[in-house]
Amino acid sequence: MAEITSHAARRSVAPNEPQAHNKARSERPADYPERFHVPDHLVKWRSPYPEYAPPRYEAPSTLEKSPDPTRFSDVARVLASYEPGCIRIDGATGEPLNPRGRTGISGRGGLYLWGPNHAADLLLTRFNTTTQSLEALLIQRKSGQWAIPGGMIDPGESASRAAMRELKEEAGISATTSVKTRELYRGYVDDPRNTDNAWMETVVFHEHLGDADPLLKTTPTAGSDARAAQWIPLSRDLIEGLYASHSAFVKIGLEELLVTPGTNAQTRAMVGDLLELSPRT
Ligand code: RP5
Repeated sequence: MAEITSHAARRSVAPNEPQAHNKARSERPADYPERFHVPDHLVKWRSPYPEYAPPRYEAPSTLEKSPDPTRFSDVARVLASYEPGCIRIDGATGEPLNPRGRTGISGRGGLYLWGPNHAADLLLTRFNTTTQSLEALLIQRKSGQWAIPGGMIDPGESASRAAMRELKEEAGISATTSVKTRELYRGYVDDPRNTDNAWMETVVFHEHLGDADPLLKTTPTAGSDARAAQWIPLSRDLIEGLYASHSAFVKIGLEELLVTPGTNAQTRAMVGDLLELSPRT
C-alpha cells in the first residue's frame, strides 16, 4: 500500500484564533448525559460562568479500554496537539482544557485519551462522466450520519497510513497505486463526543481522482463500523449534514479544487455552485 504524499496546501487553525465549537456543546452520543447549557457568549474559558456545573461522564468502554490512567494526574505521557500551544491545564482540577472552550460535559466521555485524540480522514472526490455530477466517497456511520472515511490513528502509525487503512476498512478500497494526496487540514474537530477534558483532532487528506484512476475500478463496500459506503453526488444539503467538522473539510477540499491546475470546467462550475460563488469570468 502506498504512503500518501502530503503537499503544502495544508490548513490549520491558528491557536491564537480559535473558532467556536457548536456540535461539541449541542450534540452528544446516545449514552452521554445531557450537556450543561453553554450559551455562545460563555463558551470561552476566560468568560466567567460561576453557575457552570457540567455533569462528569466517562463511558464504560473508556474506563475498560483506555491506555490512559483514570486520573489525569497519573498520566505520564506528554500531551501532543496538532494545534501547537493549545494545551492548557485547568488550575482547579489539574485536567487538560478543551481549546475551544466549554462543552457542557467534563471527564473523557467516550474518548479514550485525556486531551487530544488523534484521527485521520481521507476525502476522495471525482467527476462522474456518466451522470455528469461531482461526487465524494462517503461512509454512513452507525448513527446514520454520512462522513468521509476516517478513524483513530493507532499507536506508532502515521496519519497518512491511518487514512489509507481506514479507507480499506470502512469502504473496502485499497490504494495500491501512488496516490498523490493533499493534506487539507490539521487541527481540532467539532465532534459530538468532545468534552471539556478530551477532544478530537484530525489530519485530513484529499485526492480528486481522474477518470482513469485505478481506484475507481473498486466498488465501495461497507466494512468495519460503517453501515454503507458509496460515491454520492455532492449537494449543499448533503455537505451541511455531514458528521462533525466534515462539512468544513469538504468545503476546503472544493476550494482547493478551484485553484488546482487541470480541474475541468464542469467541475469548476459545480464547485462554484456548491460553495455559492459568483460565476468566474
Ligand atoms: C472525527 O471522528 C474524525 O474526523 C474522524 O472522522 C472520526 C474518528 O472517529 P471514529 O470514526 O474512529 O469513531 O472526529
